[in-house]
This record gives sequence, structure tokens and C-alpha cells, in this order.
Amino acid sequence: MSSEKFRPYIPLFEVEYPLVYLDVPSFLGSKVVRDKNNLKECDVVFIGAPWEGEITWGSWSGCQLAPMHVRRVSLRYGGFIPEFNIDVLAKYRICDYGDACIDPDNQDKTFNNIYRKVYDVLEFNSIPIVVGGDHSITVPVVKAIVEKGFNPLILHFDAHYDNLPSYKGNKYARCCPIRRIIEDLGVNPDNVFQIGVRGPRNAKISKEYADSMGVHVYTIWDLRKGGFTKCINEIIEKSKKCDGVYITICMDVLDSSAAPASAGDPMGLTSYELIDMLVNIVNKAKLLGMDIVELYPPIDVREMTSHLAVWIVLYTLAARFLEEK
Ligand SMILES: [Mn+2]
Repeated sequence: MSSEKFRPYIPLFEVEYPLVYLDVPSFLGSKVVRDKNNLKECDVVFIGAPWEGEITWGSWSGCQLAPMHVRRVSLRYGGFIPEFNIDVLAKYRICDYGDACIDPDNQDKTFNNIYRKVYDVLEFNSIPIVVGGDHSITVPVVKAIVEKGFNPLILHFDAHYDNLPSYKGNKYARCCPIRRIIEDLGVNPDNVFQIGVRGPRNAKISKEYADSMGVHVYTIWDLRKGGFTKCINEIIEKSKKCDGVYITICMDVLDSSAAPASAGDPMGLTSYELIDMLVNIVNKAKLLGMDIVELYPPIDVREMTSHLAVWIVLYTLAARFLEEK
């Protein structure tokens, strides 16, 4: 086929929802925005960041497929949350701003593309919801938040510290973002919470770094031995001295039974525990943005991890309108 005759893929059947690319629907069937200026009609903006860089186990995880899978399963849902009597889709104008352009050979260029897309969203005072990708993508997202002038309280939900100085010579590998956020982006470590840390995949130097910097760490033991309320209250108190919270969720903060398409770390949070924490926090603290990373569709079971990602977004957005209990 000559290039003149090339045509974009056209679905073989009529669909009622907007397509982001090929046969991939937009998040929740929302409006697809391709022109930055149309972001002004949006309160919440979904962005895909399908980047997979250095891998720490095996040769690939498939995390770059998560934006596509999360969008596909999201079509199953409306926005109504009966427990709260809140319709998220009636409260927010949500749109899908597509994926940041990825260059598999060029991490700097890719990160700049992610940064620019998130910055576009912030310019219109909207909330970016970014689905990765590996955990390194949090760095350009938080960079946009910081450079837009926000002083964020970083809430890092993860089984791991993700604060190594580098990995295989790469300072921006998936196990290093928290150190980059502190050392390169200048986020005060006193404004960083690491929640759900557990297990023997953490290096001793990671704990030593977190402790020496004064990062607030709640391990799974801290939470389960009566620490949930203490953690939530400390975050809410601390958020009052910041411009709001930025939430980054590594799916392995969840127990592998709740999120089979993650790194497979046992003894994690249940889906209810994570969402309950997010709802309680975002009910009281302004949400600046959120990312969900390290979701591996090729090893998922009935897409349940992608479904959970959609639930996390919907409940977190609903939280703001939940009357105080
Ligand atoms: Mn992790």
C-alpha cells in the first residue's frame, strides 16, 4: 500500500463511544480532547503514559498496555456510587487527552512529552489522572505540578520505597522516582508519605534513606496495628500546610489477590482498605492530581486489576462531595 492510500483503521461496526486510537474507547466514554484549548471545558483529564523502562524482574512487565486496558474496561461503568449517593459523571466534566507520545529509545524525550501533557491540564486548573506505565512516570507528572507552582503533599502508596539512587545506571528507573522527586524536584521530604511499605523486595539502603530524610513511612504493619486512622489524620493535618495532595499508586500496594496484574507482593492492602483511605483523605484535602502505575495487563485475571483502577479513580473523585460522616 502506498502512503497516499493509507487510511487510519476504521472499526467494522458503529460504536456509540469516542475512540482515542484504533478501536480503543476513551476513559468512561468521555469526550476525547486533541486540541489543548478544548481542555478548558474539563475538570478531570485522563492521560495515558505507556512507558516501560528498566525492569527489575524478568525482561518485561507489559505495563505500557495499562492505559488501553483501563480505558476498555472503563466502558462498563457509569459514575453513580450508591453508597455515597453521588454521580461522579454529574459532578465533573471528564475528558480523555490521549496518551503522551512515547519514544522507546529516548526516556528524556518521553518524559518531556508526559510533562507537557500534564502541564497543559494544570494550565486549565483541571485535575490530571495519569495511568502508566512504570513508576518512573511519576517524576515528569510531579515536575509539572511543582513547576506550575504547587506545593504538593506527595502520597505514595506502594509496597516499595522506590527511592534507590539509580538502577542499572539509570537515575530515572522505576525504582527511583521518590528520590528524584526529593532531590531533583525539591519536594520537602517532610511532605512525602510512603504508605503500605512491606516485604523482602526492599533494600536496607531504601529504609535508611527514607528514615534519614524524615519521610513519613507507614508500613503495612503500622497500618494494620491500628494505624489507618492515625495515618489519614496525619495526612489531612499536613495537607493544610500544602496546596493539596498528589497521589501516586503503585498497584502492588494492594494484595496480589486484589491486584493480580501487579508485581505479586503478598500481605498488601485490600481494595476496600485502599479506597477507604483515599476517600477519607480526598474528602478533606484538595486533589492536585493522581497516577496509577505498575499495572501489568498480560498477567491479569479477568481484567480485575484494570477494573480496580477505574474504581479507584471513581471513588477518589466522589470523595470530595461526600458529606462529612
Ligand atoms: Mn512497588
